[in-house]
Amino acid sequence: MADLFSPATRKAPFTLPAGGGFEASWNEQLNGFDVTVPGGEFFYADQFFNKAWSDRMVAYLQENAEQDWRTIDWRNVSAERLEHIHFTNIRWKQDNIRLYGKSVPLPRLTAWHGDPGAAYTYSGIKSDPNPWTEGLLHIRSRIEEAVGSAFNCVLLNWYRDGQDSLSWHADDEKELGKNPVIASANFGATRDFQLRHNADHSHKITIPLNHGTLLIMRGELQRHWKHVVPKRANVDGSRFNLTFRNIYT
Ligand SMILES: O=C(O)CCC(=O)C(=O)O
Repeated sequence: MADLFSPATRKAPFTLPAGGGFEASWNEQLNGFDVTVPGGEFFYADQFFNKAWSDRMVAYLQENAEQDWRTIDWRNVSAERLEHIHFTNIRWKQDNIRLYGKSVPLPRLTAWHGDPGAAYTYSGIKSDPNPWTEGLLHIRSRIEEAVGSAFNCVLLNWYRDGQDSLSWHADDEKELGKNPVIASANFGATRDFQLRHNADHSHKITIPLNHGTLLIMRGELQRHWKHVVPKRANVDGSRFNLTFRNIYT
């Protein structure tokens, strides 16, 4: 029988497709899994941030001058009202995108913080960064220390409930460089994050991103794989995702 503490007993909480080129190995130092997939790699640490840190982040991200964040029904806050809420730490906004010639609200709230000049365009939306805040810098330095990469900006996504989502895409904008390292910190409700190989859609991986999970996408992953956060009818609470990136300015 394998020893309880032996690395061999560690099992990733997601299933990799059968066949060659997929492997998850336990990284004792970082308390997570290094995962290799055909044409890419990622790192997954379920509890990278402990509960106290993660709980604090959930509050930090919602604190505002108007009302106790716990009593607000965020799903029913209009875009106009949101604009007038003075958030203490994060500049949340409701963006619109053009879809079939119509302007429609993105199914989530977003914010962009980073170094001056680290402007970013995604889905046709150009975002100039808001300044770093103490909490964001704290999270960034913990990640940078662990993974040995530097990040000059962060895109924040707020999924108010399971109706909010993000469609299939790759983080392959040219300002991110050739093989970007993208660090995704997760707080609040658990949501599924899926990866799908561009050439073979049967190569699909569903990864639970929990309260305190860190996911690092790296190598050629953005070139050969796309990712998505699908809607989930059974998710009630808010989930916050912070993706730290490095933009070549
Ligand atoms: O919410 C997530 O986990 C994914 C975020 C993402 O893919 C993005 O912001 O580009």
